Amino acid sequence: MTSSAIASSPSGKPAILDSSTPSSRGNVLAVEPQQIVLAFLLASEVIVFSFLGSRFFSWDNFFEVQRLGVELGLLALAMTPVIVTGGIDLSVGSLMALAAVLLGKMWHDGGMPIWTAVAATLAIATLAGGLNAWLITRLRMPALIVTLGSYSLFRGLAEGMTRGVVTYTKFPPSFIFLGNGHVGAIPTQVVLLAAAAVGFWILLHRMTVGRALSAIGFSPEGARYAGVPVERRVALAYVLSGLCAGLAAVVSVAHVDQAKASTGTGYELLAITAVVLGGTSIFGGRGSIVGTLMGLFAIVILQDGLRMANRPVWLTRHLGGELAGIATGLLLLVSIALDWCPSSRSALAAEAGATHGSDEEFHMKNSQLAVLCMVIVAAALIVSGGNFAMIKLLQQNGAAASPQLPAPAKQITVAMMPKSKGNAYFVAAEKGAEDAAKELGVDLVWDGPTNTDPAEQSRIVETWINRGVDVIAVAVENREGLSTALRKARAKGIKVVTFDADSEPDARDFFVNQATPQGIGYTLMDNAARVMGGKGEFAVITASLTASNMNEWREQIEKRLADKYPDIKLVDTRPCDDQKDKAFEEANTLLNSRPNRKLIMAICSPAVPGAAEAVKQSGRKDVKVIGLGLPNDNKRYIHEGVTDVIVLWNTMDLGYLTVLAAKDLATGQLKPGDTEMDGGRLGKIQIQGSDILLGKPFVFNKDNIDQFDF
Ligand code: RAM
Repeated sequence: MTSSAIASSPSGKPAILDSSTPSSRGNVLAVEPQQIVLAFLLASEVIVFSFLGSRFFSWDNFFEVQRLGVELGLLALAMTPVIVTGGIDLSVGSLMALAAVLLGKMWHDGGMPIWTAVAATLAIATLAGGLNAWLITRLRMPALIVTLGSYSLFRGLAEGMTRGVVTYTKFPPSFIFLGNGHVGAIPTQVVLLAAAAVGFWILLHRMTVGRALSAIGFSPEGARYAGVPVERRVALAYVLSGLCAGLAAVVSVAHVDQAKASTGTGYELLAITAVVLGGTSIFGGRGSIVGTLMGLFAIVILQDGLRMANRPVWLTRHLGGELAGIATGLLLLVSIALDWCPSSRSALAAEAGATHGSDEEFHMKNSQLAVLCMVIVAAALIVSGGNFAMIKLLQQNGAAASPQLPAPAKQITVAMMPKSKGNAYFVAAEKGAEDAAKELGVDLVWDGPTNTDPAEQSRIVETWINRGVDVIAVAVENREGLSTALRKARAKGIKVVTFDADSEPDARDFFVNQATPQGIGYTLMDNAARVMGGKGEFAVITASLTASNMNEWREQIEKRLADKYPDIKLVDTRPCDDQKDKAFEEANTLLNSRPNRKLIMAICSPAVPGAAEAVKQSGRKDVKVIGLGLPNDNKRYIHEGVTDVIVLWNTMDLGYLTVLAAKDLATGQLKPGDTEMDGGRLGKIQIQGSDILLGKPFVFNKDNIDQFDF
């Protein structure tokens, strides 16, 4: 801090601390170069996505974008003063997880009234922020190191308390209103975000505290010299950050009706991105709440717009979620480069009183800005214009090719979501779904979380509701949580089909069931008994203790066990999050903890090769694996004799049949009460109640497995 920056103002206070000085007033409306670029960028996003998605430019989506931004927005708002002081808070996403789990635990396990649990959660989150503050200000440890530590600590505690798999759900409706209700037309949580934005704006731009935070970021020693209570001000920023992370957790739980240790994963980086994108200097000393809000919406509109985009299909189908990440990363790099460039740094120096040479540098900055803005707008117009022209051309060609035919019926859009896009089981289902889409002329949108993430499933469904797709087809990760979003879709006239794993019955029209739970459970148990010679101990590895399909199968496994196999004992059931590496670890623990175990039964597909690898590496010949797995993942282990058999259905057919059912439902060909449907290449398909049955489970063994390729 230069001495001129802390010189006395007419009011007698050091200028930097006096909110009435022109300099500080200027800060309120100061438009940083990044914010001008950002304004153009936001406008361009709106232009492009209005062309790419027919329902993007609508009131419903306007509010939806805001709703989607609330959790991240609360974190970003609180992160702004932290970064202004030259600090960083990497722990906010993990603190969201800890707060969400604590809320669920206190309410569900502790029997606390929900609003008391909310108050206690906010208090604990504030204390957690206080812990960061204490370590940073009292022990004088670097914020990066402290919050990197609490990042692991908070997430670790959340995972420890839930063993990484318990999900709290079915929260009371009065609480759910906070995340799903409306005040007038405005989503409830948006009111909270607006209040927080006003609060932080006043704090940062209208109070002496705000000026003090900037002074600290610019030079802590200088600020101390100017009489700023540096430790107290820095502590305040981290405490508020903790409180906002708690609030974001509460809103998130109310939004998706579930509290889980994975809540808020990656949010800390997105929050930092929003802040830096908005023109707050990553080096401290300068920041703006308006800029943060602009940065926030640049990210959220990008995510929402890519999901709402109708065309090009390849973009939404294959790159929908990932492209948002890539584009956000590019935006961030550009904004940091702007922050780093000499003209921008000299602006900071000019603000601090060093006027020498600033004219020339501002001139340069203006010309750079003008070029950047023009490039952004030109790119937006080219993208949207190109898309518009392409659609027109396609329409004309279509009309020219079949002049005698009546106008084609509106193409049906089926939006289909796996539990996770990375799971080979769903990769195979997508292939089948694409076959059906081609055969039927259906527009298929395929999107979902990269790894299982129930909250992300809810968010995607909400975007699809706004996009106005005809049918939503989902493999449900968390039954209760997703049912809330699916009911909303039905209320808006969208047809809903579930496949692989069902929602609550009133949240969908039909469930495409791969096989009956009894068929799956009994086949698995009978094979286990055969491999074990009718006696001994075995363990089950499942995806999660809340996965509805696997819970039904487990019930049937246990029923068959109780009815038929008195000498066999199920000694353990372990969750693996539907991930191979976790299944590998669980299998290792099972092998070491109970040497008498004869068999591991893995009932989610990635767990079968995971468990087989653990058994193989252990060298144990007395333990065998069976489970629900894909032939291609397990051929090797079956031939090596580690895995005895696998049980499954044709997952490609499951995807195929789901799109068929979705289309028939949309056209009215499939109605409640039907007992069979035409399954295309699969022949006649039976319907029991609202369950469309794919068939019976199939047993793959060393003699037949090589005939299959999926
Ligand atoms: C998992 C999936 C799915 C289940 C299969 C067997 O990969 O989560 O729900 O049906 O395994």
